Amino acid sequence: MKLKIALQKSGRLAEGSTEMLRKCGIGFSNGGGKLRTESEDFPLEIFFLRDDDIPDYVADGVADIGVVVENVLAENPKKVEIVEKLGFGRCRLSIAVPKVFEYGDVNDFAGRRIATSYPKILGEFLAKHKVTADIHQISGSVEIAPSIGLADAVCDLVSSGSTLFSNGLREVETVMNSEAVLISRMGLDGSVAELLAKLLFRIRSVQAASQNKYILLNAPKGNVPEISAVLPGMRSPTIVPLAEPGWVSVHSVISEHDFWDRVDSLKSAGAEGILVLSIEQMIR
Ligand code: PRT
Ligand code: ZN
Repeated sequence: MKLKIALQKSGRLAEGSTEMLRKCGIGFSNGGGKLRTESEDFPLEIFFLRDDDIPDYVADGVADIGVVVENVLAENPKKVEIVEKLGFGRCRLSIAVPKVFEYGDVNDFAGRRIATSYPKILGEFLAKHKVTADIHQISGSVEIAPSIGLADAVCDLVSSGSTLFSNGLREVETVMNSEAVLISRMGLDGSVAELLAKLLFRIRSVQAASQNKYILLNAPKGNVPEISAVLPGMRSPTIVPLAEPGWVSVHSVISEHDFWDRVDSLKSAGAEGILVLSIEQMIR
Protein backbone atom coordinates (compact mmCIF):
# COMPACT_ATOMS: atom_id res chain seq x y z
CA MET A 1 0.00 0.00 0.00
CA LYS A 2 1.40 3.38 -1.04
CA LEU A 3 0.29 6.97 -0.56
CA LYS A 4 -0.04 8.62 -3.97
CA ILE A 5 1.02 12.26 -4.18
CA ALA A 6 0.71 14.65 -7.13
CA LEU A 7 3.44 17.28 -7.44
CA GLN A 8 4.10 20.00 -10.00
CA LYS A 9 6.43 18.64 -12.67
CA SER A 10 8.40 21.85 -13.15
CA GLY A 11 7.79 25.43 -12.11
CA ARG A 12 7.68 27.48 -8.97
CA LEU A 13 6.27 24.72 -6.73
CA ALA A 14 8.49 21.89 -7.89
CA GLU A 15 11.57 22.81 -5.90
CA GLY A 16 9.67 23.66 -2.71
CA SER A 17 7.76 20.37 -2.86
CA THR A 18 10.89 18.26 -3.40
CA GLU A 19 12.73 20.16 -0.67
CA MET A 20 9.86 19.68 1.80
CA LEU A 21 9.77 15.92 1.21
CA ARG A 22 13.57 15.67 1.40
CA LYS A 23 13.52 17.38 4.81
CA CYS A 24 10.90 14.80 5.83
CA GLY A 25 13.46 12.11 4.97
CA ILE A 26 11.66 11.20 1.74
CA GLY A 27 13.97 11.23 -1.25
CA PHE A 28 13.17 10.35 -4.84
CA SER A 29 14.63 10.82 -8.27
CA ASN A 30 12.91 12.72 -11.03
CA GLY A 31 15.65 12.07 -13.56
CA GLY A 32 14.81 11.92 -17.25
CA GLY A 33 11.60 13.94 -16.90
CA LYS A 34 9.72 10.94 -15.52
CA LEU A 35 5.99 11.36 -14.95
CA ARG A 36 5.86 8.86 -12.10
CA THR A 37 8.32 7.64 -9.54
CA GLU A 38 8.49 6.00 -6.12
CA SER A 39 10.40 6.91 -2.99
CA GLU A 40 12.82 4.39 -1.54
CA ASP A 41 12.40 5.81 1.98
CA PHE A 42 8.63 5.99 2.42
CA PRO A 43 5.64 4.21 0.84
CA LEU A 44 5.04 7.10 -1.52
CA GLU A 45 4.22 7.05 -5.22
CA ILE A 46 4.77 10.39 -6.92
CA PHE A 47 3.07 11.77 -10.04
CA PHE A 48 4.51 14.82 -11.77
CA LEU A 49 1.82 16.99 -13.33
CA ARG A 50 0.94 20.56 -14.34
CA ASP A 51 -0.14 22.39 -11.21
CA ASP A 52 -3.56 23.25 -12.69
CA ASP A 53 -4.36 19.55 -13.15
CA ILE A 54 -3.47 18.47 -9.62
CA PRO A 55 -6.80 19.35 -7.92
CA ASP A 56 -8.65 17.26 -10.51
CA TYR A 57 -6.37 14.26 -10.08
CA VAL A 58 -6.87 14.44 -6.31
CA ALA A 59 -10.64 15.02 -6.50
CA ASP A 60 -10.94 12.03 -8.86
CA GLY A 61 -8.89 9.83 -6.53
CA VAL A 62 -6.07 9.19 -9.04
CA ALA A 63 -3.81 10.71 -6.39
CA ASP A 64 -4.58 10.67 -2.65
CA ILE A 65 -2.88 13.98 -1.93
CA GLY A 66 -1.24 16.82 -3.83
CA VAL A 67 0.62 20.09 -3.53
CA VAL A 68 -1.16 23.06 -5.11
CA VAL A 69 -1.38 26.81 -4.57
CA GLU A 70 -4.37 28.53 -3.05
CA ASN A 71 -4.90 30.81 -6.07
CA VAL A 72 -5.33 27.80 -8.39
CA LEU A 73 -7.82 26.19 -5.99
CA ALA A 74 -9.78 29.40 -5.47
CA GLU A 75 -10.07 30.02 -9.22
CA ASN A 76 -11.12 26.47 -9.92
CA PRO A 77 -12.57 24.93 -6.75
CA LYS A 78 -12.65 21.14 -6.53
CA LYS A 79 -13.97 18.71 -3.96
CA VAL A 80 -10.74 18.29 -2.03
CA GLU A 81 -9.70 18.93 1.53
CA ILE A 82 -6.98 21.43 2.44
CA VAL A 83 -4.83 19.56 4.94
CA GLU A 84 -1.96 21.93 5.66
CA LYS A 85 -0.47 25.24 4.57
CA LEU A 86 3.08 24.63 3.42
CA GLY A 87 4.69 28.07 3.61
CA PHE A 88 6.34 28.14 0.18
CA GLY A 89 5.21 29.41 -3.25
CA ARG A 90 4.01 32.56 -1.53
CA CYS A 91 2.64 35.38 -3.66
CA ARG A 92 -0.36 37.65 -3.84
CA LEU A 93 -3.00 38.29 -6.48
CA SER A 94 -3.18 42.05 -6.89
CA ILE A 95 -4.78 44.69 -9.04
CA ALA A 96 -2.31 47.09 -10.62
CA VAL A 97 -2.83 50.21 -12.70
CA PRO A 98 -0.61 52.28 -15.01
CA LYS A 99 1.33 54.94 -13.10
CA VAL A 100 -0.76 57.72 -14.74
CA PHE A 101 -4.04 56.21 -13.44
CA GLU A 102 -5.20 58.44 -10.59
CA TYR A 103 -6.37 55.78 -8.18
CA GLY A 104 -8.51 56.51 -5.15
CA ASP A 105 -10.36 53.32 -4.25
CA VAL A 106 -11.98 50.23 -5.80
CA ASN A 107 -14.90 52.29 -7.10
CA ASP A 108 -12.47 53.71 -9.67
CA PHE A 109 -12.66 50.33 -11.45
CA ALA A 110 -16.36 50.80 -12.23
CA GLY A 111 -16.84 50.43 -15.99
CA ARG A 112 -13.11 49.81 -16.54
CA ARG A 113 -11.50 46.82 -18.30
CA ILE A 114 -9.31 44.63 -16.10
CA ALA A 115 -7.17 41.92 -17.71
CA THR A 116 -6.58 38.76 -15.67
CA SER A 117 -6.09 34.99 -15.72
CA TYR A 118 -8.18 34.82 -12.55
CA PRO A 119 -11.69 35.97 -13.61
CA LYS A 120 -13.52 34.10 -10.85
CA ILE A 121 -11.43 35.42 -7.95
CA LEU A 122 -11.45 38.94 -9.40
CA GLY A 123 -15.21 38.76 -10.06
CA GLU A 124 -15.87 37.80 -6.45
CA PHE A 125 -13.61 40.58 -5.18
CA LEU A 126 -15.40 43.22 -7.29
CA ALA A 127 -18.83 41.85 -6.33
CA LYS A 128 -17.87 42.05 -2.66
CA HIS A 129 -17.09 45.73 -3.20
CA LYS A 130 -20.23 46.19 -5.33
CA VAL A 131 -18.20 47.35 -8.31
CA THR A 132 -19.10 46.39 -11.87
CA ALA A 133 -16.11 46.22 -14.21
CA ASP A 134 -15.34 44.50 -17.50
CA ILE A 135 -13.21 41.45 -16.73
CA HIS A 136 -11.05 40.52 -19.70
CA GLN A 137 -9.72 36.97 -19.37
CA ILE A 138 -6.29 36.29 -20.87
CA SER A 139 -4.05 33.32 -20.20
CA GLY A 140 -0.62 34.93 -20.02
CA SER A 141 1.49 38.10 -20.31
CA VAL A 142 -1.21 39.93 -18.39
CA GLU A 143 1.16 42.75 -17.43
CA ILE A 144 1.43 44.08 -20.99
CA ALA A 145 -2.36 44.44 -21.45
CA PRO A 146 -2.55 48.15 -20.46
CA SER A 147 0.37 49.22 -22.67
CA ILE A 148 -1.17 47.61 -25.77
CA GLY A 149 -4.55 49.17 -25.06
CA LEU A 150 -6.26 45.92 -24.07
CA ALA A 151 -7.15 46.95 -20.53
CA ASP A 152 -7.13 49.83 -18.02
CA ALA A 153 -5.78 47.66 -15.21
CA VAL A 154 -4.50 44.13 -14.54
CA CYS A 155 -5.11 41.58 -11.83
CA ASP A 156 -2.09 39.28 -11.64
CA LEU A 157 0.20 37.35 -9.33
CA VAL A 158 2.92 39.42 -7.71
CA SER A 159 5.93 38.29 -5.81
CA SER A 160 8.75 40.88 -5.75
CA GLY A 161 6.74 43.43 -7.75
CA SER A 162 9.51 43.90 -10.31
CA THR A 163 7.40 42.67 -13.25
CA LEU A 164 4.74 45.28 -12.50
CA PHE A 165 7.36 47.96 -12.01
CA SER A 166 9.16 47.25 -15.26
CA ASN A 167 5.82 47.44 -17.09
CA GLY A 168 5.00 50.85 -15.63
CA LEU A 169 2.29 49.45 -13.34
CA ARG A 170 1.54 50.21 -9.70
CA GLU A 171 -0.05 47.71 -7.31
CA VAL A 172 -3.16 49.23 -5.70
CA GLU A 173 -5.28 46.39 -4.26
CA THR A 174 -4.43 42.95 -2.85
CA VAL A 175 -7.18 40.55 -3.88
CA MET A 176 -5.78 37.46 -2.14
CA ASN A 177 -2.63 36.10 -0.55
CA SER A 178 -1.60 32.66 -1.69
CA GLU A 179 0.82 29.89 -0.77
CA ALA A 180 1.29 26.19 -1.42
CA VAL A 181 -1.06 23.85 0.44
CA LEU A 182 -1.29 20.09 0.83
CA ILE A 183 -4.68 18.81 -0.34
CA SER A 184 -6.22 15.38 0.02
CA ARG A 185 -9.13 13.62 -1.57
CA MET A 186 -12.32 13.48 0.47
CA GLY A 187 -12.88 10.57 2.82
CA LEU A 188 -9.33 9.25 2.97
CA ASP A 189 -9.32 6.26 5.34
CA GLY A 190 -7.58 3.06 6.39
CA SER A 191 -3.88 2.60 5.78
CA VAL A 192 -3.74 5.50 3.30
CA ALA A 193 -5.02 7.86 6.00
CA GLU A 194 -2.42 6.44 8.39
CA LEU A 195 0.35 7.12 5.88
CA LEU A 196 -0.90 10.68 5.44
CA ALA A 197 -0.91 11.16 9.23
CA LYS A 198 2.69 9.92 9.32
CA LEU A 199 3.72 12.28 6.53
CA LEU A 200 1.89 15.21 8.15
CA PHE A 201 3.66 14.58 11.44
CA ARG A 202 6.98 14.92 9.62
CA ILE A 203 5.88 18.00 7.67
CA ARG A 204 4.76 19.72 10.88
CA SER A 205 8.06 18.86 12.60
CA VAL A 206 9.99 20.36 9.70
CA GLN A 207 7.80 23.47 9.71
CA ALA A 208 8.11 23.92 13.47
CA ALA A 209 11.90 23.63 13.11
CA SER A 210 12.03 26.25 10.39
CA GLN A 211 10.01 28.65 12.52
CA ASN A 212 12.26 28.29 15.55
CA LYS A 213 15.92 28.71 16.48
CA TYR A 214 18.07 27.06 19.10
CA ILE A 215 19.67 29.63 21.36
CA LEU A 216 22.59 29.28 23.80
CA LEU A 217 23.88 32.02 26.05
CA ASN A 218 25.95 32.60 29.17
CA ALA A 219 24.73 34.54 32.19
CA PRO A 220 25.38 35.04 35.90
CA LYS A 221 23.33 32.49 37.87
CA GLY A 222 21.38 35.24 39.62
CA ASN A 223 20.00 36.49 36.29
CA VAL A 224 18.42 33.14 35.35
CA PRO A 225 14.85 33.97 36.49
CA GLU A 226 14.81 37.14 34.39
CA ILE A 227 16.31 35.34 31.39
CA SER A 228 13.93 32.37 31.73
CA ALA A 229 11.01 34.76 31.56
CA VAL A 230 12.18 35.82 28.08
CA LEU A 231 12.94 32.23 27.00
CA PRO A 232 9.98 29.92 27.55
CA GLY A 233 11.50 27.02 25.56
CA MET A 234 9.66 23.80 24.77
CA ARG A 235 9.19 23.10 28.48
CA SER A 236 11.63 25.38 30.28
CA PRO A 237 15.22 26.40 29.46
CA THR A 238 18.10 23.99 30.08
CA ILE A 239 20.57 25.43 32.61
CA VAL A 240 24.13 24.06 32.64
CA PRO A 241 26.80 25.32 35.08
CA LEU A 242 29.94 26.86 33.52
CA ALA A 243 33.45 26.12 34.79
CA GLU A 244 33.55 29.69 36.10
CA PRO A 245 31.75 29.78 39.46
CA GLY A 246 28.48 31.71 39.56
CA TRP A 247 27.92 31.44 35.78
CA VAL A 248 25.61 29.22 33.77
CA SER A 249 24.88 28.43 30.15
CA VAL A 250 21.19 28.69 29.21
CA HIS A 251 19.82 26.70 26.22
CA SER A 252 16.38 27.12 24.74
CA VAL A 253 14.20 27.29 21.64
CA ILE A 254 13.03 30.67 20.44
CA SER A 255 10.47 31.61 17.81
CA GLU A 256 11.97 33.16 14.70
CA HIS A 257 9.30 35.78 14.35
CA ASP A 258 9.97 37.78 17.52
CA PHE A 259 13.60 36.66 17.68
CA TRP A 260 15.31 40.09 17.57
CA ASP A 261 13.01 41.61 20.21
CA ARG A 262 13.83 38.73 22.53
CA VAL A 263 17.55 39.01 21.89
CA ASP A 264 17.37 42.67 22.96
CA SER A 265 15.53 41.67 26.15
CA LEU A 266 18.09 38.92 26.82
CA LYS A 267 20.97 41.36 26.54
CA SER A 268 19.24 43.72 28.95
CA ALA A 269 18.77 40.76 31.31
CA GLY A 270 22.56 40.19 31.37
CA ALA A 271 23.00 37.52 28.69
CA GLU A 272 26.44 37.23 27.05
CA GLY A 273 27.98 35.15 24.28
CA ILE A 274 24.65 34.50 22.59
CA LEU A 275 24.76 31.75 19.93
CA VAL A 276 21.85 31.01 17.63
CA LEU A 277 21.57 27.79 15.61
CA SER A 278 19.01 26.53 13.14
CA ILE A 279 17.03 23.41 13.98
CA GLU A 280 16.68 20.46 11.58
CA GLN A 281 13.58 18.83 13.10
CA MET A 282 11.38 19.67 16.04
CA ILE A 283 9.41 16.69 17.33
CA ARG A 284 6.58 17.61 19.67
O1 PRT B 1 3.32 24.35 -15.96
P1 PRT B 1 2.46 24.61 -14.79
O2 PRT B 1 1.02 24.88 -15.17
O3 PRT B 1 2.61 23.54 -13.75
O4 PRT B 1 3.04 25.93 -14.10
P2 PRT B 1 2.51 27.44 -14.18
O5 PRT B 1 3.21 28.13 -15.27
O6 PRT B 1 1.03 27.51 -14.13
O7 PRT B 1 2.93 27.96 -12.77
P3 PRT B 1 4.24 28.56 -12.11
O8 PRT B 1 5.17 27.47 -11.76
O9 PRT B 1 4.77 29.74 -12.84
O10 PRT B 1 3.52 29.12 -10.80
C1 PRT B 1 2.90 28.25 -9.93
C2 PRT B 1 2.37 29.06 -8.75
O11 PRT B 1 3.45 29.72 -8.11
C3 PRT B 1 1.41 30.17 -9.07
O12 PRT B 1 0.08 29.73 -9.26
C4 PRT B 1 1.52 31.04 -7.84
O13 PRT B 1 0.66 30.62 -6.82
C5 PRT B 1 2.95 30.82 -7.36
N1 PRT B 1 3.79 32.00 -7.59
C6 PRT B 1 4.59 32.57 -6.66
C7 PRT B 1 3.89 32.73 -8.71
C8 PRT B 1 4.76 33.77 -8.46
N2 PRT B 1 5.20 33.65 -7.18
C9 PRT B 1 5.06 34.72 -9.49
N3 PRT B 1 5.84 35.64 -9.27
N4 PRT B 1 3.32 32.59 -9.93
C10 PRT B 1 3.61 33.46 -10.90
N5 PRT B 1 4.43 34.52 -10.74
C11 PRT B 1 4.65 35.39 -11.96
C12 PRT B 1 3.52 36.41 -12.13
O14 PRT B 1 2.47 35.85 -12.90
C13 PRT B 1 4.23 37.53 -12.86
O15 PRT B 1 4.33 37.26 -14.24
O16 PRT B 1 5.82 36.14 -11.83
C14 PRT B 1 5.60 37.46 -12.27
C15 PRT B 1 5.64 38.40 -11.09
O17 PRT B 1 6.78 38.18 -10.31
P4 PRT B 1 7.52 39.41 -9.63
O18 PRT B 1 8.53 38.78 -8.73
O19 PRT B 1 8.14 40.22 -10.73
O20 PRT B 1 6.47 40.19 -8.86
ZN1 ZN C 1 -0.23 26.12 -14.19
